[in-house]
Amino acid sequence: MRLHHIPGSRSVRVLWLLEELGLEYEIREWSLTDGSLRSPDYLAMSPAGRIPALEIDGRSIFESAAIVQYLTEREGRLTPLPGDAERADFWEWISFAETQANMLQALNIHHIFLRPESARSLPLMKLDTRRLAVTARALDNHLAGADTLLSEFSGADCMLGFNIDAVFRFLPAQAYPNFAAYRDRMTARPAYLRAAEKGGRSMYTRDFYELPDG
Ligand SMILES: N[C@@H](CCC(=O)N[C@@H](CS)C(=O)NCC(=O)O)C(=O)O
Repeated sequence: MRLHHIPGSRSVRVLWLLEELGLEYEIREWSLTDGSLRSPDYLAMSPAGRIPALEIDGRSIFESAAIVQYLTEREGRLTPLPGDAERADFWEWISFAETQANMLQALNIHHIFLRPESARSLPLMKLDTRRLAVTARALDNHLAGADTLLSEFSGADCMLGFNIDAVFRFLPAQAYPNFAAYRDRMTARPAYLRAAEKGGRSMYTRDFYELPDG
């Protein structure tokens, strides 16, 4: 099994899940900026040229949500199986994680990658911060009195693995106490810590990124 990975990217979802499942795998690391994700070799594994892809069972799978669903069903663990009342909730939260990740990606581009800084759009940064806040409020409400997204830890929590490192770089953690406590619980899990150790450094150099006009 080989995971195609970039530190701090959505592949951390799969890396964390592989550790939770105790599977053997190797990592191949790529770069966001050297053009290699558009090479024919990589596009053959992930046709949109996106990270992650997972080589497994004689094929490659792209899209982190598909990988999480495939792996958890293959192992018969960390997922509600057919007939389980929480199966729709599992799919909902997996997709919700990606909805939230799209705003985080937009904010990462504006705050970190886009140069020169004059190329940034303050209205778009504000819009995505407001849209991100709606998703953080939804998670904060959902996690009131709950330790995990479903009734027990599952692959849906791993889908938030990219988000929980990013979200409080752009929103104040104290405004979302249930979600922040969840982030602290998840990032203390031994499998998360092993994944963080193997997965390399996060791209963030600051704890918090203010909007340019404060
Ligand atoms: N929906 C996809 C999104 C994957 C994605 O956008 N990955 C980013 C890294 S977090 C990427 O590969 N970006 C490279 C690019 O856009 O060229 C998934 O969940 O796998």
